[in-house]
Amino acid sequence: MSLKPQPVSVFGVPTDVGAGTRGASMGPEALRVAGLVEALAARGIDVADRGDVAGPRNPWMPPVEGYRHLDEVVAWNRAVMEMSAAELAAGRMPVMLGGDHCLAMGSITAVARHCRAQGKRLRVLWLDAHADFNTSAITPSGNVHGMPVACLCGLGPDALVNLGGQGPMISPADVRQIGIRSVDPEEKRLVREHGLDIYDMRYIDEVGMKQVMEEALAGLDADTHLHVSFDVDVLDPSIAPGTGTRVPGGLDYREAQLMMEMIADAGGADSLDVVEVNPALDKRNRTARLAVDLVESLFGKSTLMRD
Ligand code: 4U7
Ligand code: MN
Ligand code: MN
Ligand code: MN
Repeated sequence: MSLKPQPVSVFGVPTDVGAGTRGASMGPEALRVAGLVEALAARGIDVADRGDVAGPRNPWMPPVEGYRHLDEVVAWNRAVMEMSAAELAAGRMPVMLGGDHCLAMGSITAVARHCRAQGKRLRVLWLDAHADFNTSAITPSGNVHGMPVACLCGLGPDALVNLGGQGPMISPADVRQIGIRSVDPEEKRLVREHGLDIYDMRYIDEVGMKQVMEEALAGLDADTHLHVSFDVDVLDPSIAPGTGTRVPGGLDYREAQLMMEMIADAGGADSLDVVEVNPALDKRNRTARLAVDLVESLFGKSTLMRD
């Protein structure tokens, strides 16, 4: 968290190599068309669009030894890590527009290294329908976008675990997952074994988003770097149909707004991923437009009469 507004660098990562449905590669452009950069500029933020990073095409092959497209996933994540690291080193907040969620390995690896170098604590808010804690041994799909949290915590192939030097990059204790409602049977066992802090939909229903966010944001201080990884499938498919792995029973509009507003009130994020927007499955760019609306709230725009 930071008390003063930071300059922001937006960059796109147009790939779906980690997913099982094609189309998230069009996410960056959909988010730009929905006005993400202009919306931040309109809030008085110093924002630069760095364009898209480059990487290999999607060969669209079946999984090999439990991973689909591992080499391509590594190449894209290296590019994300380098871009994120350069922006952090320049004192700018990286905003990564995916692309599928495997790319959070690159962004969070860069953030974790930055925190180590600066002696800062790290808190990751993982906003998602899924825990993304699969490994090659237990994945039902082989899709690496279902594995980034596990890889970051040291459970994964060397090429990803040690992407930015000796891993693991983070500890499960650094992570708070919000909105979870689809965890595979073996993944559930692994999540419990590693003690991931999960605020699932049942808990959100029971105690409400306000208490959930108070708990998820507890303990942050000026020396904590807050990374928000926003998988748009955390939202209910009725309001966010444009994503590849839709799960019913997600966050409604008001819950999602409150979640973002409370992050802003806590000092805001220091780095951000917006991932899994799939325009091929969307209606009139609705999901990207909603994502932009929520990102504005994350940057301090209030839906109430407070700003
Ligand atoms: B996302 C899944 F089996 N768990 O591993 C898998 F249900 O980044 C889905 O959260 C993963 O969108 C979803 O393939 C990855 C599946
Ligand atoms: Mn995800
Ligand atoms: Mn998801
Ligand atoms: Mn998904």
